[in-house]
Amino acid sequence: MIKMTVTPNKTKFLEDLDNAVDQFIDRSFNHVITISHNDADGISCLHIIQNLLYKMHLNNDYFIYNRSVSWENYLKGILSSRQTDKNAFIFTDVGSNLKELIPIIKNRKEIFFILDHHEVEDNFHSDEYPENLFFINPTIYGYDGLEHIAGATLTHMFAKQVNPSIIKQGWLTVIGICGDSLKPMDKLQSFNREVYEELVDEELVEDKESLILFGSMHESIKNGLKYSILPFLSQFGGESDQKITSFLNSLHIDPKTKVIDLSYSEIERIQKNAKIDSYSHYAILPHKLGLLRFAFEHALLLNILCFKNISAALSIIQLKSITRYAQGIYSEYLENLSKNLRTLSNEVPQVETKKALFMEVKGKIPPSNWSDTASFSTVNELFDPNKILFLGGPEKKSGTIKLSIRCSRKYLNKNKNKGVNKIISNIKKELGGVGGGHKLAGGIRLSKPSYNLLKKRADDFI
Ligand SMILES: [Mn+2]
Repeated sequence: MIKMTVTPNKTKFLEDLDNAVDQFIDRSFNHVITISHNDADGISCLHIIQNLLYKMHLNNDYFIYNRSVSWENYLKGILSSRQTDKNAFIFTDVGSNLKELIPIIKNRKEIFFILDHHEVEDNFHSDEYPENLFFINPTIYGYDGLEHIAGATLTHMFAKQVNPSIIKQGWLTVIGICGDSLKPMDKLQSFNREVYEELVDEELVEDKESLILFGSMHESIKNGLKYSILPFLSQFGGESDQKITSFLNSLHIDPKTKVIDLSYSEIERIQKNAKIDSYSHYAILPHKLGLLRFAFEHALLLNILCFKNISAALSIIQLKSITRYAQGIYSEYLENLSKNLRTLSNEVPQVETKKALFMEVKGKIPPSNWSDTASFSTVNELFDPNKILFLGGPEKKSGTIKLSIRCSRKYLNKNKNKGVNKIISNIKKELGGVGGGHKLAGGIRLSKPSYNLLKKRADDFI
């Protein structure tokens, strides 16, 4: 269903939020179970809710949902045979699959609060919600879940309205915003911006300006240029130390200077000579140390750990400084990603149609890195942002062709409602295969003959 709302309906959205907050307070629950998503935004949401429940002296448990199994199968292991309306569930950032959830919730006695910022998959009218469901999703009122409101922002608004002192945990919200928005802080919009500005005013986070080399803001300028992933600098990313050092020496800049300690004139020299335009705002978490002080890098670390070791992700958000284990994983990830982006920026597409690009990277990039390489090549616009990227190749273990499919925000703005998930469902209808995704990113596995057809007729599916 296409949403043509030009101005979001703030009043309606805030009414839903107020109502859910009132219900949550008035019902005085005995026990609350939180279920959240396995990424930086989801983990931030979880910790905001846990802080709230702690302040309210409420017994609670939590679970992490990675959206790989159906809700029915997932909840089977969690829903208890003892049901009471004194128990509540809070779902944060786990998607709004009402088609699966409503039939389950309808048959339960517990009270469910869903706080989500993903597009609703099947539209239900609010009279179709069961009485024990409070569904808050700003996208149904015209907000953009990617641009306007992170899961953590929504969760923050809910928690703060229940107990205003939760604002002290606002640094968690900023991690969620950074993890989902992948933007310098001066580019935030709507609720993300409002909440961030309030947190800065309250001195709970610090807003600073510098040359933005996200991924490596905590590093020296030499490593910053080499390992920045946002922006990825094609002339320095993954290059030899020697090349970067001699560039900096020629500008009379000490390569060991920290990115955040560069003077404005040094930044100007770098920008002019490297032809980049990356002076902007970033957020600092004042109570943390080292890498974890940097909100973007902290969020990226959580996103990486969520795939490698979920318990390390859950514990590191509580720590003041990074563990050696996490530091190792982070460095390895950045090294690989910058190397892969460098490889990709030197490649030309195997097939290019009016609307699509095919990058076959088998033997050039390890299959486990395909997905992230595809994402960051799109965010950095290494290829024509008006075309859909299909990146992948043959996968030995499944004997199929595995493809990561990405589109840019620019593409989405021009082609409302025709994101990657739509393209994947068009492909599956005609060519079979397994896969799925959301508007910006998804993946599919196809047989070799289907893949060959797809390359020939890609534009028909887009
Ligand atoms: Mn999210």
